[in-house]
Amino acid sequence: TASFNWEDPLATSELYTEEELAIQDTARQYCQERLLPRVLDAYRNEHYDRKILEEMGELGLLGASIKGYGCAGVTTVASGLIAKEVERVDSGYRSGMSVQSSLIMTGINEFGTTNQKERFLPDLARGKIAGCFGLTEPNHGSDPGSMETIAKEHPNKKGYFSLSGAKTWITNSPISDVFLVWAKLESTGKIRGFLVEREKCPPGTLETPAIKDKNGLRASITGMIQMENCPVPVENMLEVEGLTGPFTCLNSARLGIAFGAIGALEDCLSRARSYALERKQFRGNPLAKYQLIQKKLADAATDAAYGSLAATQVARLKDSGSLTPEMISMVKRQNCDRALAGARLLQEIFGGNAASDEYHIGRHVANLFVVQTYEGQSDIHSLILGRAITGVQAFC
Ligand code: TGC
Ligand code: FAD
Repeated sequence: TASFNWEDPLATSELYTEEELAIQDTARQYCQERLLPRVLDAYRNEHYDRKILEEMGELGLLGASIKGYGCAGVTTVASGLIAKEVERVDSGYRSGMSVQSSLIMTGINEFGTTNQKERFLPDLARGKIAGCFGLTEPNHGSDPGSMETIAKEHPNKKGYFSLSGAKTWITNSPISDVFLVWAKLESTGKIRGFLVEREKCPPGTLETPAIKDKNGLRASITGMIQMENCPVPVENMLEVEGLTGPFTCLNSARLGIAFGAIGALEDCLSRARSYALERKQFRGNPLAKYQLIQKKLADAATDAAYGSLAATQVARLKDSGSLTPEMISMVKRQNCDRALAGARLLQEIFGGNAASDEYHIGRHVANLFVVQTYEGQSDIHSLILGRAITGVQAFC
C-alpha cells in the first residue's frame, strides 16, 4: 500500500521519466555538493563565482532543452527540474543559469541565423562565454514596449548599427561577453534584438557597471548595460521583429521560475520541519507538536505539491505543442506568490534564529521577493490573465 511522502505528497515524481529523474538527481548532487557550501559566503560578500557557469556547462545544465549546438536536448520537464534543484540552493544561482539558458540561448536558438547559432550557442552551452538579456530600462520595466534604446545606421561604419541607450537590473551584465540587447530600430520604430560582443566594442561605447548592495539575490551579479553609439554589425541582428522576440525568451525563463520557486519553498519546508522537530518550548515539547506550527507546514507542503504538479503539466503541454503564454503567467504568478508567502510563514518557526543567515530561511525570503518581481511582477501576470479571461486589457 502507498504511504504518504511529505516531500512529494501528490507523488508528482511518478509523472517523470527515468531519464528526467536521473537528470534531477545529477543536478541535485551538483547543487548540494558544489553550490550549497559556497552560498553563504557568496551572499554575504555579494559575489558570483564565474566558474559556476563552466561547471554547469560541463554537466550539460545550460540551454539543456535546446537540440544540437552542444546542448543536451532534454525535455522541458527535465529542464524545469534542473531549475528547481538550483533554486533549492539559491534563487540567484538559478537566475544566473536562467539568463544564460532561457533568455540569451533561447533567443539565439529561436531567432538566430545559422551563423549566429554556430558562433554563440556551443560556447554559451559550455559556459565558456557568459551572456545576458537586456530588456528593462531605467524608465521602462513592466512596459518594455515603451523602451528608449535606439538602433540606427552607424554614421561612420558601413554594415554596422549604432546602439544608444541604457538597460538596468540586468543579471550577469558585468561578467558577460555577449549581450542580447533589445532596441527600437530608428527606421521602422520596431523592436529588434542585437547580439553585442563586449570584446568588439570600442572603448567608451559599452559600460556595464554592477549594481551593488542589493538586499536580495546577492549571490547573483546584477548590473547595467550603458551604450553610447555602440557599433554592432548588421549580421548580429536577430531575425524577429516586435515584442514577440523578448517575450518568447521570457516564456521559457518564466516556466523555469515556476519550477525554481517551488525548489526554494521545498528547501524552506524541509529546514522548518527539521527545526520544528528539534526545537523544544513549553515543558520539553518540540515545536512540531503545536497545531499552529503544523498548519504552517501543511500550508507550505500543499502549495509546493500543487505548484510542482502545475508546472509539470505546463511543461508537458509545451513539449506536446499545446502551450499558451497565459498558462505560463498562471504558474509563474501562483508559484512565486505561494513560495514567497510560504517562506515568510515558515520563517516564523525559527523565532529569533531566523535573523541568522546560517538558518538560510531569511535568504530565501529576500530572494523570493525579487523572483516574484522579475520576469513580470505578479500583478502584471494577473493583468495578462485578466485580459485572457475578459478580453479587455487593463494595462493602461
Ligand atoms: P502586447 O500587446 O500584449 O504584446 C505585444 C506583442 O508581443 C506578443 N506577445 C507575446 N509573444 C510571445 N509570448 C508572449 N508571452 C507574448 N506576450 C505578448 C503579442 O502577441 C504582440 O505581438 P504583435 O505581433 O501583435 O505585436 O504587449 P504590451 O506592450 O501590451 O505588453 C504588456 C505586458 C504586460 C504583457 C508585457 O509588457 C509584460 O509581460 N511585461 C512584463 C515585463 C517583463 O517580464 N520583463 C522581464 C525582463 S527580463 C527579466 O526580468 C529577467 S530576470 C532573469 C533572472 O535573473 O532570472
Ligand atoms: P515597474 O514597472 O515600475 O512596476 C512597479 C510596480 O508597479 C510593480 O509592482 C508593478 O506590478 C506595478 N505596475 C506597473 N504597471 C502596472 C499596471 N499597469 N497596473 C498595475 N500595476 C502596475 N530585466 C532584464 O531585462 N534582464 C534581466 O536580466 C533582469 N534581471 C533582474 C535582476 C534583478 C535582481 C531585478 C531586481 C530585476 C531584474 N530585471 C531584469 C528587471 C525586472 O524584470 C523588472 O524589475 C520588472 O520587470 C519590474 O519592472 P520595474 O522594476 O521597472 O517596476
